[in-house]
Amino acid sequence: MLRTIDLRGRAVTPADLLAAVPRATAARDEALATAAAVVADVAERGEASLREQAARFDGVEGHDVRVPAAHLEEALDALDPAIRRALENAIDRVRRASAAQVPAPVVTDIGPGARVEQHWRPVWRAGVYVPGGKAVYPSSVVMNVVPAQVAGVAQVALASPPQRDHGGRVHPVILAAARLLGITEVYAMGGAGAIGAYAHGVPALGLDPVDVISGPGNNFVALAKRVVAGMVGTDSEAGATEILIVADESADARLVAADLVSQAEHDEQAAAVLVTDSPALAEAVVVEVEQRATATHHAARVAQALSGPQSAVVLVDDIATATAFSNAYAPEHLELHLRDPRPAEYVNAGAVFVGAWTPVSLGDYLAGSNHVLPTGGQARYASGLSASTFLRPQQVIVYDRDALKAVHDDIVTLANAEVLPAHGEAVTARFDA
Ligand code: HSO
Ligand code: ZN
Repeated sequence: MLRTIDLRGRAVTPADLLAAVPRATAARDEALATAAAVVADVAERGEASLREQAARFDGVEGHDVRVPAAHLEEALDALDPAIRRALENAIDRVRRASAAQVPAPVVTDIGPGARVEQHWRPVWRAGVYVPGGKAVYPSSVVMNVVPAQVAGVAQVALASPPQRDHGGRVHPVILAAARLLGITEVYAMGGAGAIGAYAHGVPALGLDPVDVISGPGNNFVALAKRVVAGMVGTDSEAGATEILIVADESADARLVAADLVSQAEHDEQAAAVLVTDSPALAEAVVVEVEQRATATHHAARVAQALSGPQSAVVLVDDIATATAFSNAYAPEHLELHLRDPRPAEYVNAGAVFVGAWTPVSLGDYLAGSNHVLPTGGQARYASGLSASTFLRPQQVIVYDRDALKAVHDDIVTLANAEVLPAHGEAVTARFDA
């Protein structure tokens, strides 16, 4: 089901490589208009709009859009102890890595009595989104909430679609994970509507507009984030999962195949790509993938993802070409199964997993790294979720009299050059006496 593309023996450009393995494209323009309409409707009609959307998209009516505290308690009480322990382990590891990654303040002495500082300040209010369609991801609760808390965000709200199978409540394991993290502001709302509610606020629910929206989601969620960008901060788009594996003949075909299948299980649109210079490995992986894909729980979904144009085994002449491909493709996840892995050369990847003992599944749950990562090539310029998503650098400037005096003439000169003399006069006024 996984096709092989042989690009050996000719000069290939990154563009050739990208054309060989195109990304799955959704009908973006139409969907963008729909997402914008949904956001506008929530802005106008608030709770009534959210309820209509729940009826239409989730098949749920008469539910509590704002989740009562008692539902969170019940969910945590009912949580399987093994899941609780695993979540607590994940929380601890993600918290430690996220906290260590918070940038330190920087103080620069520009001259005597002249200081420029940079401090990372948290946003006041964050709205995190946790999808609830094809799969339910309590791990994504951890990956969104922990960095926001570590950043020092004062208020963290969580939204996830109401589930028909759970009486219109948010999925109980999501609720339990939220409660475990001390989140009390939770909304049963999904899709583009939830993003609109976060951006515009819903007074009837006591939902104030947030400053930053984060979290993965389907096409509509991603597009709704584009619609509200400019009103609120948003994280990068995390759409259908992608795994790119760069491997040489030293790789274990069984493990490479297992990792390709693991991410294909997320979505029919998921992309699983192996780039290798070893024909023997390529052949072995195709065989292994076939076996695993047919035996796995989500066999139909996996088969569709792996036989789509977005998935392939690509044979190239050498690992340098594979590196160029990876950097052009900018995968969400990159695994290196190489005798001599050089992660520093792969600058365009959401996250890099080095060596046979570091599968993407580890990063999805327990590595301590974050699993909300840019997809669709956005790793060329965007990054995964981290405390930085909820922080922004602020400059604090402190000069004393002599330090200002030292630059007085240059300020006046530049102010006059810009024909803004009052700027210069504001400085001069301090030395008139
Ligand atoms: N691989 C997904 C995250 C995830 N996997 C959640 C399992 N649960 C996107 O990075
Ligand atoms: Zn995953």
